[in-house]
Amino acid sequence: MSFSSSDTIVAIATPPGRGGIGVVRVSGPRAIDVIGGLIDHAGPLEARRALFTRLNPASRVRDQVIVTSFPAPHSYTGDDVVEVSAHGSPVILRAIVEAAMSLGARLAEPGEFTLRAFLNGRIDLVQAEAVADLIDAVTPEQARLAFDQLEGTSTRAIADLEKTLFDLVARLEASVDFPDEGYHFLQAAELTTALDQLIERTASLLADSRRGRLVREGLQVAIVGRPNVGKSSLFNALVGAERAIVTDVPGTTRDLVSEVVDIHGVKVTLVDTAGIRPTSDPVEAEGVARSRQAEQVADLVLVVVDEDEPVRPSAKNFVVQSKADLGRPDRGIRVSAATGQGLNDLRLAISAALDTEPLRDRPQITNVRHAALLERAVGALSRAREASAAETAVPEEFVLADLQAARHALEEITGRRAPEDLLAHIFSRFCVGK
Ligand SMILES: Nc1nc2c(ncn2[C@@H]2O[C@H](COP(=O)(O)OP(=O)(O)OP(=O)(O)O)[C@@H](O)[C@H]2O)c(=O)[nH]1
Ligand SMILES: [Mg+2]
Repeated sequence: MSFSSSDTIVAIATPPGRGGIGVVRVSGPRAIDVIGGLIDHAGPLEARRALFTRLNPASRVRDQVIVTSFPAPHSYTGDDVVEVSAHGSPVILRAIVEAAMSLGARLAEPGEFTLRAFLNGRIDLVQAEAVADLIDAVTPEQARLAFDQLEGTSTRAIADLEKTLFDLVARLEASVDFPDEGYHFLQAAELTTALDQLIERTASLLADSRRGRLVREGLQVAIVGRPNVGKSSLFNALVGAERAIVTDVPGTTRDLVSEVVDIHGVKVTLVDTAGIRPTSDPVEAEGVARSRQAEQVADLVLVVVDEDEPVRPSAKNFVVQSKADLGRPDRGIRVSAATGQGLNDLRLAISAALDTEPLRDRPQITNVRHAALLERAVGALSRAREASAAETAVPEEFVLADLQAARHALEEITGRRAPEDLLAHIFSRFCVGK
C-alpha cells in the first residue's frame, strides 16, 4: 500500500458488472491532464461542472460521457479528482481505465481514494471506516449509524475527550516543570474530579457501544432441532427464498446454510443446521457436529419443535412451534412456514430478545476497534485516578504517563497516531474504486 499522493491513480468506482452508468475515477496531480487526453473536449474543464463529451480515439472504444472535474482541495481525496460517467459496460469502463493508464495513471489499490482523503486530512480514520461501513450496510439502521459516523459524531465525541485530556496533561506538565510552585497549575482535588468526569464520559460512550456494535456487526441466529421438524422451511420463509433444500426425508440438511436478513433493522445472519439425532451415517454425523458448533457460537438459537419434545432450557434458546397449520400442540411461538402464520411475531420476538428496541438516541461508537481503544483509555485514566488520589504522594510523572497512554489510545481511534500496518489493514478491507 502506498502512503504517498504523488502519483495519479485510476479505478472503476461502480460495482463489477453491467449497469445503466459506470463511473471511472482518477485522482492525483495529473488527473485533469489524463482525462483531458482521452476526451474530445479540447479546452480546460470547468470546476465541479458536468461536461457532456465523447471519448476520443485514445481509448480503444468510443462513448458519450459526462466528465466532472473536482480540483484540489475541494474533492473527495483532497487532490485533483476527475470522474467520468460512461455507459455501464465493463468493456467501456476497462477501456477508459487502460487509456488513463497509458496516459500516466496507475491502477488504484482497494481503498486508496479514501486513504488519500485520510492522508490529506479531509477525513479522520473514524470517518474513513464509516465510508466502508456505509457501503457494507445491509440494513437502514446500519446505514444511518455509518452516516452519523461519517458526518463526524464519533469524531466529535472523541475530540471532546482528547481536548479535556490535552488540557489536563498540559497543566500537569507545567506543575512538573515548575515543581517549586507545587500543584499551582492543577490542584490535586481538581485533578481527581477532572479524571472522574473523564472516566465517566468515556465509560458512557463505551456502554453505548454495545448497542452500536450490535447494529454494525449484526447477530448470528441458529435454527436447530430434530430432523424433519421444519427448520429449513422456516429458514427459507425468513429469508424469503427457497435457499435450503426441503424434503419430507428426515436428515435432509447436512451442511450449514446461512443467509443475511434484515430483522427490524438488525443485520441477522440466519444459519440453518442439520437435524440433531444419533446416527451411524458419517456424513450426517458430521452435519450434526456442525449443528452443535453453530448452536454454540450463535447469539440466539431458535429451537424448532413440531411435537411435545423436551427442550434444554438456556438463556439464548427460543422455542418455536413449527407447522402451526397442522394444529400441533401449543408451545413457544407458533409459526407455519406453509402459511406464513406467526412469522412476524417470530421476527418481533427475535429483535426483542436481542435487545434492539428502537434506537432512540443512536450510539456513537459502533466499531470494535474503537471500543477496544476506549477501554484502554478508561484503564489508563483509572490508573491515573488511583495514583492521583493515593495517600502517599505519587510523583506526577506517573500520573502523566497514564494520561499520555490514554491520549495515545484516543489518537489511535481518530488515526492521528496510527501505525502504517494498522492503516494498511483498515484500507485493504475497502473495495477498489473507493
Ligand atoms: N404443513 C406444513 N408442513 C411443513 C411446514 N414446515 C415444514 N413442513 C414439512 O415438513 C417436512 C420437513 O421440512 P424441512 O424444512 O425439510 O425440515 P428440517 O427440519 O429442515 O429437516 P432436516 O433438514 O431433515 O433436519 C417437509 O415435508 C416440509 O414440507 C409447515 O409449516 N407446515
Ligand atoms: Mg433441513
